[in-house]
Amino acid sequence: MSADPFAGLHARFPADFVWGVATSAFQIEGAATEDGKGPSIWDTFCRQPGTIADGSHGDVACDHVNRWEEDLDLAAGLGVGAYRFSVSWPRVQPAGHGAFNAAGLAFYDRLVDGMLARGLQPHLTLNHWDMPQALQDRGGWAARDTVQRFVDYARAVHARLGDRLASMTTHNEPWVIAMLGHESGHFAPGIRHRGTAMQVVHHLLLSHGLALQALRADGSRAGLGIVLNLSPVHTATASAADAAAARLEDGRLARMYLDPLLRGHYPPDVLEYLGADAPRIESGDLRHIATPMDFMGVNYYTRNVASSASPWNPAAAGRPITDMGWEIYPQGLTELLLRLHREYPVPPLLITENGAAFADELRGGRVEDAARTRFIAQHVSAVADALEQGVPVAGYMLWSLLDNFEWASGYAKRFGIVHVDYATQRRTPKDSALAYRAFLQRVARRHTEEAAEAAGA
Ligand code: IFM
Repeated sequence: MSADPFAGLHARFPADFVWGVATSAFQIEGAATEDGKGPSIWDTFCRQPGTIADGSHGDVACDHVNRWEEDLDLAAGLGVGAYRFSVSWPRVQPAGHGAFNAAGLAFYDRLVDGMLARGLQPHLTLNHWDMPQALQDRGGWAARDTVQRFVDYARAVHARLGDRLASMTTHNEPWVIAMLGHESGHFAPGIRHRGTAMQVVHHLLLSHGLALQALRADGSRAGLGIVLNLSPVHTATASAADAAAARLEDGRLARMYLDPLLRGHYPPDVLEYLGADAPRIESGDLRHIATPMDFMGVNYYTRNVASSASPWNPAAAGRPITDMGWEIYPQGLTELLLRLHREYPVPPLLITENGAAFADELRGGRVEDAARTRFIAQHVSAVADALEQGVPVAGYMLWSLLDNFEWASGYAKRFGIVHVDYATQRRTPKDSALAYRAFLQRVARRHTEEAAEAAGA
C-alpha cells in the first residue's frame, strides 16, 4: 500500500470539479467591536459562565479582519480554486434591522476582491449562526418577523457583493441553529424549548426560500442554495426498537429539512412525533420553502448510530474517532450522497464542509498530522466513489483553512490544515495542508495534460 493516502485519487475527478477550503466569520474574524460591528448572539453567549469549554470568546479569534490578506494568500497557496466564507450579519447591519454599516460592507468588498485577485471563487454564506443580538432581543429566529429581516439583509449583501460571487448560501446547518441553539441550549442563544426549536426550523427554511426568490428577482447570477449537516443514521442492533429510533433520528436530522426543501412538505412521522411542538405553518409557506435551488451544500463529519437503549453513540466504542469524539466513517459520505441522489430530486451537491479535529502539536515549526491527511484522503475517495456511481457532486471544501473558535469547545479543538498560534497569531501550514496542496497539484497537472492531448488530437 502506498504511503501517500491521496495516491491515485487525482485521476478520479473531472476538470470542472471545485476544490476549496472553508471558514466562517465568528470563528476567525475577531474585531468583535471594531468599525461599528454590533454584538452577535455568540458574543453574548460566550460571556455566560459555563457555556464555552475553555471560557474563551470570539473577540480576537484568528484576527482575520486584520490578517485577511495573509489568510487568502495561504488559501491560494494551497492551489484551491474556491474559498467558502461567511458574512457576519452584525458587522454589516449591527442591529439586524435598519441601518447598514458602511465599514462592515467595505470589509467584505475588499475580501471578495482579494479572493478574485488570487484566483479564488468566492462562496458566501449569509448565516453561519452569528445573528445580531438586537434581533435576538426581538425574538430571534423564533419570531416570524425575523424572516423578512433576513431577506432584507440578504438583498443588501447581494446588492454590494453579488456581482462577484460564485455562490450564495442562505443558512449553514439549520439543524444546529434549531436543535443546539434552541432545544438543548448548548449553543447560542442557549434556549431549551422544543416547540421554539421547531418554530425556528420553519422560520429558517421560510427565510431561505423567500431570500432565494428575492435574490433572483434582484437579478442574482450567483448559484443559490442552503447548507445542511447530514449523516447516515445506522442502528446499534438489529432490534425493531433501534430501527424505530434510527427512523426518528433520521427524520429529525435530515428529513425535517430535505422534505420541505425538495418535496414541499414536512415528514408526517416527525410532525406526529412532535405533536403540539410541531411548527406553526401559514398558507403558502411550504411553496416558498421549496423554491428551487441551484445547488445544495452538504457538511459531513461522521455517521450517527441510533439506539433505543442508550442516549450516547454506541458505535464510537472501540472505533477510530477524532478529537471531537466523532467516529471516523468515510464510507458514510458515499452512502449519504447516494441516498440523496436516489431519494430526492437534488440539485448539484457541493461538499461544503468535511474535516477533522485532532490534538495537533507544533514542534520545530511543523505539525505532523498524518491522521488528518488520512481522514481527508479517505473522504475525498468517498466522494469519488459517489461520483463514479452517478451522483452530481460539484466540489469539495475542506473544513477548515485555519484552526479557529470551535463554538462551545472554544479553541481547544483544532480543525485547521493551517495551525494558528493564538498567542502570536502565527500561521503554520500543517503536513495535511502540504499533502492537500500536493494532491491539488497532481489534479491540475493531469487536467493540463488532458487538455493538451485534446488540443493535439
Ligand atoms: O466548526 C463547525 C462549523 O462551524 C460548522 N460545521 C461543523 C464544524 C465542526 O464542528
